Amino acid sequence: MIKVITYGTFDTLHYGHILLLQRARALGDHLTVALSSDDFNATKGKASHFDYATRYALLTELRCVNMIIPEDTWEQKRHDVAAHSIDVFTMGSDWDGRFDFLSDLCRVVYLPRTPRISSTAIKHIHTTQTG
Ligand code: C2G
Repeated sequence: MIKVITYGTFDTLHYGHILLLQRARALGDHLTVALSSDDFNATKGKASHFDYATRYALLTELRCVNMIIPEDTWEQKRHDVAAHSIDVFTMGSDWDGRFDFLSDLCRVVYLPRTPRISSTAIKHIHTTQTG
């Protein structure tokens, strides 16, 4: 069984995220999502609109997601790849090259980011429309 992992906040889950997750899952037979915790988001400087529990609940509705683990630090990726016997690490292309250091442990794949959709844009529209 080819195991795939990807990381992210997945706030205001949108089709860019879903396309990424579908393509990540298609790289193998099992997809683990390491979901950024609310505390980790604070260190990323991007407070999410929805909290971890809500973002988790939405991801569990996706057939392409088989497992969700918390992402609490930048440094946990090597441990996660080893602990979960990961074969493929993947991220959107906005992270191109940033995780090549994992290539001694697993295959590293960057998938094309979906243009013209982002959580930031969605939150901006929400804010301007609801005040
Ligand atoms: N993504 C995408 N297309 C978009 C928006 C996002 O393909 N229009 C991808 C990103 O490239 C990323 C994933 O969806 O691979 C999740 O995006 P975010 O929730 O914004 O996650 P990010 O802030 O990039 O956190 O340790 C890595 C970090 O946790 C990644």
